Amino acid sequence: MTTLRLILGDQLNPNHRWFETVDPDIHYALMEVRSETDYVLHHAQKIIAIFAGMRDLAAQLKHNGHVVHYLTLDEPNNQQDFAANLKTLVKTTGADRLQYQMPDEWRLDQSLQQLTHQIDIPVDCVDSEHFMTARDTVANLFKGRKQWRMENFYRHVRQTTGILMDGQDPVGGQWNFDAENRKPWRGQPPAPTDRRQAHDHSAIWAVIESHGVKTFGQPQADNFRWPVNRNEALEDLTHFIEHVLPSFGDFQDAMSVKSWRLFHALISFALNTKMLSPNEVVASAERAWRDGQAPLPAVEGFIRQIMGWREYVRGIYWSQMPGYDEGNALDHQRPLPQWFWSGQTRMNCLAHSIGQSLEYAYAHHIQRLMVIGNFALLAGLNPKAVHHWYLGIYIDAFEWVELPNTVGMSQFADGGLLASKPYVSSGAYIDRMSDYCKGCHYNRKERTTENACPFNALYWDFYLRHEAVLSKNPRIGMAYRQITKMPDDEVVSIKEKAADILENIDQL
Ligand code: FAD
Ligand code: DLZ
Ligand code: SF4
Repeated sequence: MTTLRLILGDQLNPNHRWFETVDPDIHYALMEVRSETDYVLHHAQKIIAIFAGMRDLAAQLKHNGHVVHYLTLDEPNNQQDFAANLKTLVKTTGADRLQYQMPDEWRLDQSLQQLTHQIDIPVDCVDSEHFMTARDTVANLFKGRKQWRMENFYRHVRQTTGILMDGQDPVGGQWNFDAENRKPWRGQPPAPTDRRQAHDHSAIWAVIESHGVKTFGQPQADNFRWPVNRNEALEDLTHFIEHVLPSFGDFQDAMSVKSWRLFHALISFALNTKMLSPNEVVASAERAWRDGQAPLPAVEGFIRQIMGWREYVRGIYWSQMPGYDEGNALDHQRPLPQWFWSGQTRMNCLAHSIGQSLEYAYAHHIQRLMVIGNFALLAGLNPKAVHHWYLGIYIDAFEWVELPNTVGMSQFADGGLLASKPYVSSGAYIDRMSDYCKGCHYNRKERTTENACPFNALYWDFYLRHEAVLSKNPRIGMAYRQITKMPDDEVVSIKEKAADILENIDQL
C-alpha cells in the first residue's frame, strides 16, 4: 500500500501531523508549476520566497527520512500543473491512495476535488491544522443576520478560546483599545533595525528567469530577508515580540519615509505559508503582556489582527466564493495608472508606498489601505484590476486573505459586507499620520489649485459621484452635511479639478 501526499506551496508547516511518523510507503510531492506562477502577474520575490520555502521543507523532510518527490520548474518531466503531475506520480510510485491538505484558495479547492473523478484511486483531503476557526464559523455565526461585523466575531473567538479573557470579561475591562493606537511617529522610539537573516536566491531566480516566467518588482532588494523555514520564522517572531511589539499599538497607523516597516511584525508571509501557526503567535503576544513585557493596548491590537481580522476575512472569503471577485458595487471601470507598476509619481505618499512594495514586496496595512487603496477607490479604478495587482505584488498575498481585504475592505466593491463605510480620506489624514506631505510636489492644504493634493478634490468628487448610493449610509452623514454647506461654485470647481486629475492620471 503506497500513499501519495501533495504539499502545496503555502503548506510549509513541518509540524503537521503527517510528518510525525516516517514511513517508506508514504511519498510526499512538492511541485513548482507554471499554473501557480502565472495565474496572476507576480512580484519576483513572492515566487522566489515560495520556491525557497518549498525546497527547504523538502530538504528537511528528506533529512528526516521521508520519501520526497520534488519537481523543480525546469525538471524535464514537469507538466507544469498539479493534476497532470499527480497523475504521472500516481503511476510511477504505484500509489493506491492520494491525499492533500485542505487548500485555502477556492480555485485549488475545486480542482483538487475534481481529482476524484480523474484518478482511479481514493483521494482524500485532511485538515491543514492551521486556522483557529473553521471555514464556515463566520457564516454560521451571522446566519440570518443583516450585519456581519468583525468586532462581534472577534469577541466570540475570545470568549470561546479564553484568550485575553478574565473569566467572562475582557482583560483590562475593554474589548478593544484601538482609540489608543493611532499616533503618528515623529522618530521616537527609533524604528527597529531589520535583523532578519539575508539569503542569496540567485540560483532560484535564474531558473525562474530562464523559464520565461513574467514577473515585476525587484528580485533581490538589498538582501532578500523573507524566512525560508520555520526556524527562521520563529527567530523573527521572537525578535518582534521582545523588541518591537511594545510599540506596535501606538504606531500601528503611522507611516514614514524614514522606515518602510515601522513597528509592524513582518510575519504575514510566514503565517500564510504556515511556517508559523496563529495560535503560537497569539499565545506569545499574550504571554508578553502577562509577563509585563508589552502594554495591553499593543498586545490586544496585535492579537485582534490575527485572531480577529485574519480569521474573519477567511470566513468572508469562504462564505462569498465563487463570485466575490466580481463585486463592483460602485461600477468602477478605470484601468490602473502606469505608475502602479513603477512607483513613479509626484505624489510622495504613493511613490513611497508603491516604491517600497516593488522593492520589498511589502507595505504595511495603512499604506495598503489608506494610501494605495484609498487612491484606487477615489479614482474609481476597476476593483478586479486592483485585486490582481494586490494579489501579485505582496509577499503574503494569497487569495483567501487578499481578496476580502481588497475588494471588501479597501474598494467597497462588495457593497458594504466587510466595511460599514468606504475607507476614503483626503490628504489631511495622510498628512496627520505620516511625514509624506512635507516632501511632496503637491500641496495637501489646497483643493482645486494647480498644485493641490489630488486626494482632496477626488475625495469630495467621490462623495458627489456616489451620492445616490452613499448618502443613505448613516455613517457618512457628516460628509454629506459638509457638501450641502458648500457654495455651488466650489462644488463645480471640485468636479472640474477631479475630472482634470482623472484625465491626466498617468502624469500625476
Ligand atoms: P502586522 O501589521 O504586524 O500585523 C500582524 C498580523 O496580523 C499580520 O501578519 C497578518 O497576519 C494579520 N493581519 C493584520 N491585518 C490583517 C487584515 N486586514 N487581514 C488579515 N490579516 C491581517 N494580509 C495578508 O496576509 N495577505 C494579503 O494578501 C493582504 N492583502 C491586503 C490588501 C489590502 C488592500 C489591505 C488593506 C490589507 C491586506 N492585508 C493582507 C492585511 C495587512 O495589510 C497585512 O496582513 C499586513 O500588512 C502584513 O504585514 P505584517 O506581518 O507586518 O502585519
Ligand atoms: C503562489 C504560488 C506560486 C507562485 N507557485 C507555486 C508553485 O509553484 N507550487 C505550489 O505548490 N504553490 C505555489 N504557490 C502557492 C499556491 O498558489 C497556493 O498554494 C495557493 O495560492 C493556495 O492558497
Ligand atoms: Fe500624498 Fe497629497 Fe500628501 Fe502629496 S500632499 S503626499 S499626494 S497626501
